[in-house]
Amino acid sequence: MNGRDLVRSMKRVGSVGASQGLRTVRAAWRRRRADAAGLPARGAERARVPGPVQEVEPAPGGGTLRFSRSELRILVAVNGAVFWGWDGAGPEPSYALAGRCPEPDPRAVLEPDKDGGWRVVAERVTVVVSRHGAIEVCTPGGVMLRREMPPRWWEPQDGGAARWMQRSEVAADARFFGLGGRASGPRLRSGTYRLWNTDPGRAFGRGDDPLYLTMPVQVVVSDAGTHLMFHDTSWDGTVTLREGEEGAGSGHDRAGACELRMDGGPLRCWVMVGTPARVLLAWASLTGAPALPPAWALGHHHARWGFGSEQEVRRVVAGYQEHGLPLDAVHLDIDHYDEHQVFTVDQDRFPKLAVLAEELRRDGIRLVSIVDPAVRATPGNAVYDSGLAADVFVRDASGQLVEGVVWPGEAVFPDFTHARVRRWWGGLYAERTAQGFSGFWHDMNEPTSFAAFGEPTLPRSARHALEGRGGDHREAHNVYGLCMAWAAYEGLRELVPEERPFVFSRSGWAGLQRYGGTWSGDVATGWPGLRASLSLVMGLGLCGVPYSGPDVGGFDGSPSPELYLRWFQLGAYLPLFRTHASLKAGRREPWEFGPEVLEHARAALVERRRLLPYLTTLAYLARRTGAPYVRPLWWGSPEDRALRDCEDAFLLGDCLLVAPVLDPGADRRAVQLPRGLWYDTATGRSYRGPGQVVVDAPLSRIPVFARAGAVIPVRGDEGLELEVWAPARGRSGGGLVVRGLGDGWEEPEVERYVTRRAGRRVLVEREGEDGVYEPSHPVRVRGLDEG
Ligand code: NBV
Repeated sequence: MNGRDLVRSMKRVGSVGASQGLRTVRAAWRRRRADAAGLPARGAERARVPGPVQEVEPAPGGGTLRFSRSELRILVAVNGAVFWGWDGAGPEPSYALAGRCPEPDPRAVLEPDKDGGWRVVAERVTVVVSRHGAIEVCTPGGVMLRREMPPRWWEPQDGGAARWMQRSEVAADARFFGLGGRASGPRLRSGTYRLWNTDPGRAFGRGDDPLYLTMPVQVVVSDAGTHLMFHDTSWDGTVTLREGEEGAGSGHDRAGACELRMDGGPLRCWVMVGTPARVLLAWASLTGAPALPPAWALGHHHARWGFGSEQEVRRVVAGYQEHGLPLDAVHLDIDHYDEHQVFTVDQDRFPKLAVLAEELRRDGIRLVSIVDPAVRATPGNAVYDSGLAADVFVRDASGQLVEGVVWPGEAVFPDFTHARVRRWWGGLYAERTAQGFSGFWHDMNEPTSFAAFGEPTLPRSARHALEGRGGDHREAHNVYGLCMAWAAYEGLRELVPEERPFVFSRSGWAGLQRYGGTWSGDVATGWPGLRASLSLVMGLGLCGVPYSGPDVGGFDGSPSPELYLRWFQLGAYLPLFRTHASLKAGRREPWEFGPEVLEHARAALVERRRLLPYLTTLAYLARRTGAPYVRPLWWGSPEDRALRDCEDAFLLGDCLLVAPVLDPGADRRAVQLPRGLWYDTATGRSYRGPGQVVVDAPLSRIPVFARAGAVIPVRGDEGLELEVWAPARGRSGGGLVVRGLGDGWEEPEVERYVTRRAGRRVLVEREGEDGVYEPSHPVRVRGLDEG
C-alpha cells in the first residue's frame, strides 16, 4: 500500500483525518532522532576469531572448550538436541524455550579427536570441534551434515554489541527450508533472507522478503539426513543461502553454503538430527507443544475488513445459511472499534454486539476479534489511562513514552517483554469475552508503526524490560508478537478457564505455537499470491508452527472466479481455512462468483466438514509430536531428491496428499508421488510411486490422493466413520483416530487401527491393550478393485 492509499483507507475506517500523512513524517523523524541519541555510534571495530584451543573442561552432556579469544560451551540434551554457545553464551534465558533448558544427556562425553580437536558422541549425532573452532555435525555413521567455520566477531572499540558472522557448509545435494514464513519457498533458493519481522506495508508477492514472522530456524534435507538448525538470537540479521551443485561427470561438487550475519546478540544454537519427524519432535520438546485449537477453529472462518455493521454481519451469515454452506466463525476487523480502537466497540454500528454473538453461537458460529497492540494516546481512552497508571508502555532511553502512528493516530505500545505488562494486557480480554468473542486475531504486532520513511516500527533504541534484564528494541523487536500472544493466551486461560484459547498472530518467533497459530498476512490477490500462501504454511509448519492458512482470494484485489475457487479449494485442506479481504478489495462470499463457483465451493466446504475428525486427529498429533498437519512431500522419504524440489503439493497428515491447482486454465496437473501406492480419491484409480503422474483437475475439485492402507476418520451421516483405503496386496496399513476433542481441556480418546488385505477382503481392527477388537465405528473400504 502506498502513502496515498494508506491515508485513503484510513479515512474510510473513519478513525483518522487527513493529517495522518503528516503524522507519519513526524513519526519517522522522531524515530531517527531517538536512535541518534539513544544508540551508541558505530565507531572503529576490532575483528576477532576464537584462535586455537587451549584447555577443555568436561561437564555433563559435553563441556567447555577454551580458545585463546573465546570459549565454547557444548551440551547434548536428553531430547537428543545439541546446544552450543560461544563467548560464554548459555541456553538461558531464551524466549524460544518452552521452559528450562532440558537436562544434559549424561552419556554424551567430550573426548579428544584427531589433530588436536575434540568431539562429543551422542546417540543420534556426533559433534566434532576442530582446534580452531570449526564445528562439524555428523550422523552417528560419521557422515557430515553441516560444517560451521570458526565464527568471526566485530567489536566496537568503544564497547557495545558485537556483530558476528557464521559461515557454514552443507552437502551439495542439500535443500534449505524454513526461516519462518517466507513467500518464495518452501524450498529456499540461493539468496539473502532477512531476520527482522516486517509489515511490508502493502500486499506481498513471491519476491517480498522479509515478512511478518521470521525465525532463525533452518531445516536442511540432504541424502545423508535431515537436520534443524536454530540460531537462538532475536536480533536483526541476514541469512544468505547458496544451494550446492553436484558436479556433472568428472566435475567437482560444490557444497551448499549458509552465511549468517547478525547485528548483535548471543552466538548460540541448537541442532537436531534425524528423520524429519524426529527432528520436529525434538524441536517441539524444546520450544513447546503446539496449542490445540478448539474444535470449531478447524472449521470455516469468514472475515472481512469492513463489515461495517451488525446488519451486514447478519446478512453474510444468512447468505451462508441460505446457500447451505457450513460456517463456523466470523471475524470482525478494526472497523468495529470506536475511534479509540483496541478493546472498544463502535456503538452506532455495533450497538448490540453481545446479542449478535449469542445468536451466532446458537447457530454454531463463533465470533473472532482482531486485536492490535497499539493504544491510542489520548486521555479519556480507558486502555491508555489504565496503561499509564500501570506504567506498561514502551519508553525511550530518556524515560519518555515512545509514540508511533497506527490506525487510531498517535499511539503507544505495551512492553510485552514484562510479566506485569502481560498480565495487564491479558486482563483486557475480559472486555472482549464479555462481548461474546471466542477467538483473537493479533495484527500489526511486528510491531508496526507507520513511517513516511525508514522502518515502519519502533525506534531501535526504545527500551524494553526483557524480563528484568533490560535491553532495547534491537533485541525485543522479533519477540514482540510472541510475547503479545503469550499475554493473550495466559489472560484467556484465566478469563475463560473452561475453553482452550484461540489466538492467531501475524507476527511471532520461535515458540509461537505454544500460544497459537498464525496466518499468511496480506497476500496479494493473484496466482503468484496463491503459491506464496502455500509456501508460508509449509515453511511455518517446519519451524514448529503448524496452525496457519492464507486469506482465501488474496487480501488486496478482486480475484477472478477461477482464482478464487482454486484458492478456496486449497484453503479447505489447510489448518486455518479463512476467507478474508481488505476494505477496498472485492467480496469473498462464495456466492459472489457465480453459480458454478458456488457449487464447487460448497463441495469444498462439505468435504472440509467431512474431514473434521481427521483434522482434529492431526491437531492432536501436532500437539503430541510436533509434526505439522501440512507436510512437504519429502516428509516420509527425505532421500527422494525429486520430492525435495517439489513445491506444489503437500501431505496432509500421513494419509492424504493434496495437489492444489496453482495455475490458471489448468484442468490436469502433474503430481510427484512419494513411494508406495496412492489412490486418486475422486476416481479411485491407483498409482504407484515414486514417480510423476498426470491426473485430471477439473474446476470442480483439486486432486487429492489417499495412501494405500490409510484409515481416515470422517464425519458420516450417522456420526464418525472410518474411510479405509485398501492396502496394496500383501501389505498392511493403519491410522489413528482421536475422538472427543471439543473446545475444552478434556482428554480425548485415541484409537489405533490396523488394516490388512486378505485376498479380496480388507480386514480392519482396533488395537487394544490386550488384543484386537472390532472397529468402534462403521467402516467404508475404498480402492479394493485397484491396488
Ligand atoms: O485491520 C486491517 C488489516 C487486516 O484486515 C489484515 O488482515 C491485516 O493483515 N490489517 C492488516 C491492517 C491494514 C493493512 C493495510
